Amino acid sequence: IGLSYEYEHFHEIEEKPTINRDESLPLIQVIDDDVSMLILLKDALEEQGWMVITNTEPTKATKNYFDMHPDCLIVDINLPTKSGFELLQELQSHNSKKFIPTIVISIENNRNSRIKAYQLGADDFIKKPIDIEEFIVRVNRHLRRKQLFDQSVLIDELTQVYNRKFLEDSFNRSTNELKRLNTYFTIAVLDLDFFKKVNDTYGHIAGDRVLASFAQFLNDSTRSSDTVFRYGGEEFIILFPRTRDYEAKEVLTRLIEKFSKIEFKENGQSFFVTFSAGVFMVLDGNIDLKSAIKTADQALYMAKENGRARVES
Ligand code: GH3
Ligand code: MG
Ligand code: MG
Ligand code: MG
Repeated sequence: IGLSYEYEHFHEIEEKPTINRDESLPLIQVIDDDVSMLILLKDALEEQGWMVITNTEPTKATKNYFDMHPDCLIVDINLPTKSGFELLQELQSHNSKKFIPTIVISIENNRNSRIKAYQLGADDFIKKPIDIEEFIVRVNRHLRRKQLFDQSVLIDELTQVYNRKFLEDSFNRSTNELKRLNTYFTIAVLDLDFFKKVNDTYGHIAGDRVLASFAQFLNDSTRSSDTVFRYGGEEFIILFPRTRDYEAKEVLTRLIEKFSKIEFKENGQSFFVTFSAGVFMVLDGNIDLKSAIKTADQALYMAKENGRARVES
């Protein structure tokens, strides 16, 4: 009776795999043809506050995997219609650029299965019967690594601000918001003045240090809703949400003033660095990042022409 109840109960889960995803919670996908095992793991994982999707069947599992982008995949190797190994291979081959920690669970705890699982991209191998406490701890470690990975691919290593990849995402989110809410934002392009000279005079390492300080300075001196990105070598971009161009210009004028007073020291010599900026207010949600940057870049060019250490729109 218990089992048939579980089966009925389980069908509800299986029929509605498209749960409302809360992006702040990790999503874990569990694939196992053993329904009582699925329920056991689902309950244990949900108890941690994580979201769980479950599948008994490989085709549906594959679809859910690509639709939902789970943060961790748990897959049983012994599945009825397709071997878990085949499934693993299929999921990995379509997903070579993404990192989704994959845990294989199996009653076959022999050397060959383990080697094969790891060769096919598994990150962990847990034998059945499963020790739930150990299982949760291991899943937790995988989720942590995934979180660090996801963050690191969006952050520039030298300056520790967001990189160009994240700029794409942020810009698209901003224009989408603009279309929905009839609002506006300002994009600013910043470029250090005579930076070649800094490198030539004090060396590339000193130049790198200036870049890192500059990025941190920008991060620390803007509002938390403003986002700083390293766009290229010594060029940075700031997105100012719900900010008009003249407001962004005021902010940047203050920043230029403040930054110009920061003293850098290298081998007993001290020097100062300035930057210039161009801003462009985005009012049309259909503009793409490239065109927005191009317009802001033209303003930056004016700022350079007009003597540097200034901002233009
Ligand atoms: P301008 O005022 O016209 O911007 O003059 P500039 O010398 O800054 O000219 P430009 O912006 O064209 O040159 C950027 C220089 O920044 C070129 C390159 O040597 C240096 N640079 C780019 N990326 C890095 C980096 O990661 N580290 C260091 N140290 N230097 C970099
Ligand atoms: Mg099985
Ligand atoms: Mg430049
Ligand atoms: Mg420059």
